[in-house]
Formats: sequence, C-alpha cells, structure tokens
Amino acid sequence: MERTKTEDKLIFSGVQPTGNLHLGNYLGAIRNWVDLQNNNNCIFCIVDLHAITTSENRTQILQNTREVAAAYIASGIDPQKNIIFVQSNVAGHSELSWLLSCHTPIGWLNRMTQFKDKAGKNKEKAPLGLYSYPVLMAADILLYKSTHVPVGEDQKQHLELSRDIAQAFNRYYNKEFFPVPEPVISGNATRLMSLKDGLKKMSKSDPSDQSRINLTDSADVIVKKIQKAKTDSDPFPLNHDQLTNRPEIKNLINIYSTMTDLSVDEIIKKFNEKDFKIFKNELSDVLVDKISKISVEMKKLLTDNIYLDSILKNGCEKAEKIANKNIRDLKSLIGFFGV
Ligand code: AQP
Repeated sequence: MERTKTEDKLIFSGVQPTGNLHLGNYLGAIRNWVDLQNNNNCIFCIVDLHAITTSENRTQILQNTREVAAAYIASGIDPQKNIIFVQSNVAGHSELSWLLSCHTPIGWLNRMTQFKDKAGKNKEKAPLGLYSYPVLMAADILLYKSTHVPVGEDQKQHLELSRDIAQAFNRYYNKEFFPVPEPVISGNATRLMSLKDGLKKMSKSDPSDQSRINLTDSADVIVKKIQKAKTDSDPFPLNHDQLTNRPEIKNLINIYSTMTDLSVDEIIKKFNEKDFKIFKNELSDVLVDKISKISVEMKKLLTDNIYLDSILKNGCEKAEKIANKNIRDLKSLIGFFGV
C-alpha cells in the first residue's frame, strides 16, 4: 500500500556541483534521501552558489550541475514526487542570505571549523563567501521553512548555526516565523574515508582519482580501485580491537557494512581467517552490483540535456513559488516599503 507523506514535515538537502560525485556522497547523503522521499515532502537542491566559494570549483559548473541532477535521478530520486532544482535559479537564496546575515553575530561564524579547514593558512585572502557560506546554507533551509535536514557529520555544525539563526530571527521579530530545523541522521555511513588514506575524508576535490569510487566509474574501474585500495600487512581482523590504528581497514569494512547492512561484527565473523583478497573481491562485487547500475543510468541521462534541463526548470518553478511567498511574508514582517 502506498504511504502518504507527512504533510507537516519538509525536508531540504543539497549537493554542490563540484564534479567527481563519489560513493561518500551517495552513501552519506543521496541514498538516504531515496528512502526519505517515500514519506516526506522533499526539496533536493544543487547548490551551485556554494560551489563558487572556492576558486577551483568555478569551472565546468554547468556540466557538474547536470551531473548532480543525473546522479539524483539515477540513484532513485523521483523528480515527479520531489522538487529537484538549482540554487542560483531561485533568487530568494541570495536575498534571504543577506537578510539573515544581518541577524548573525560574527562570533558565531568565527567558530565554524569548516572555514578554518578550507581557508587554510592564508585566511586574509579567503573569499568572504567562504566565510559566510553557513549563512547561505541557513538561507537555503529556511527559505522553504524546512523542518528537517539530512546532514552528514561535517555539516552538523552548520545546521546548528542555522537553528541558532532561525531562533535569533524569531526572537527579534517576536514571531515563530521560521521552524527550527531538526537534523535527520540516517544510515551508518556518516563519513567515508579516502581509499588511499584512512584518515582523510573521501572527497570530490582529492586530486587522486584512486582515492574515491566515483558514481560514474565503470565496473572494471571499481574493481581495480578496490584491489589497489590501501590495506596493511596484517591479516583480516579477528575482532573489534584489531581495528584500532587501522583506519584503512576500518573504512573498507564500514563501506561493506553500509552497502550490505551487515554489522561490523558480522563482517569480521564472515571474513576472519580469510585472505584480504577474498574480502576485497566480495566488496568489489557488492559495489559493482549497485554503483555500476547508477553509473550506466547517469551516463544515459547525461546524453539527454533536454530532459535533464526540463526537470530542473520544472523544479525551479515549484521552488520559486514557495520561496517567493516566504520572502514576501518576511519583507512584510521586517516592514520594508512596497510589500
Ligand atoms: N566522505 C564522505 N562520507 C560521507 N558523506 C559524505 N559527503 C561528502 N563526503 C562524504 C556528503 O555528501 C553531501 C554533499 O556534499 P557537498 O557536495 O556539499 O560537499 P562536501 O561535503 O564538501 O563533499 P566533498 O565530496 O568532500 O566535496 P569537496 O571535495 O568539494 O569538499 C553532504 O551531505 C556530505 O555530508
């Protein structure tokens, strides 16, 4: 029986069109959204305004935007049931970002660890947009009066800030204008690590293609990357304790666990005393089975820009309708002329 959506819940999430979408983006985000769409109203955004906060991501933005749209659809997000659209197509994101920034103390932004990581040593030269990125993220969520936001480990602090901004705004105008958005933590793959270094996050921007499984990788490439994934010279762990100080092994077991829904203990039991090669072969099989299907579908979708663009235009119209009303109400609450 088809279940009806929970009308009072509105889920918002997004991915940056920065190229090289990978298994971490899928297991840590997109796959969870596929489950959420069945019972909830969902808005899935392609956050291109966020992508331009770093100079290396400003090229190929159009191609990367279509790649994210294709990944959403190929992974099972239904464009008829949900709103899929591009952030820069709805002016309300930038507008609300400014309005919220006037209610955001600089001290709150100074605490954001991602800015410190991404700006590196030369903070004085970092763009203002990278610094105020979390305010834009708050605007993305609050523009639609979203109630729930699926977040990965690395976005938790930003969501906390969105909650603080919503509360500060509501307090200032003495009105519950924005719902205070709740995090949705789903799945157990909160953070996948690089296949080459178990202490580094699997990331689109890692210069080494071998560090990640891309959603566009073919079956052959997936098998090769898993074969070459870093391990160590010790045998397959016999228990949890033997995972200590073995981040690469832990990561591969975590990936297997997330893909199969077997617990780490069950995996250790299944493979202990076996050669690592056997584990890696099975891991490859599991990944090929799922990811190469997505890859084939993505490649097919990417040959049909007319279809992809029509999905995004349609999504933009739906998103704009909600956004425009909320912006109008907000301007009236602030007391601006002409509303
Ligand atoms: N390694 C990961 N493990 C689990 N989840 C991950 N996500 C990203 N990397 C991992 C989740 O994917 C969603 C979209 O991420 P994003 O596009 O906003 O950018 P990001 O978090 O900065 O992802 P990347 O891949 O690391 O990109 P770059 O290299 O451009 O910074 C988010 O929900 C994120 O948690």
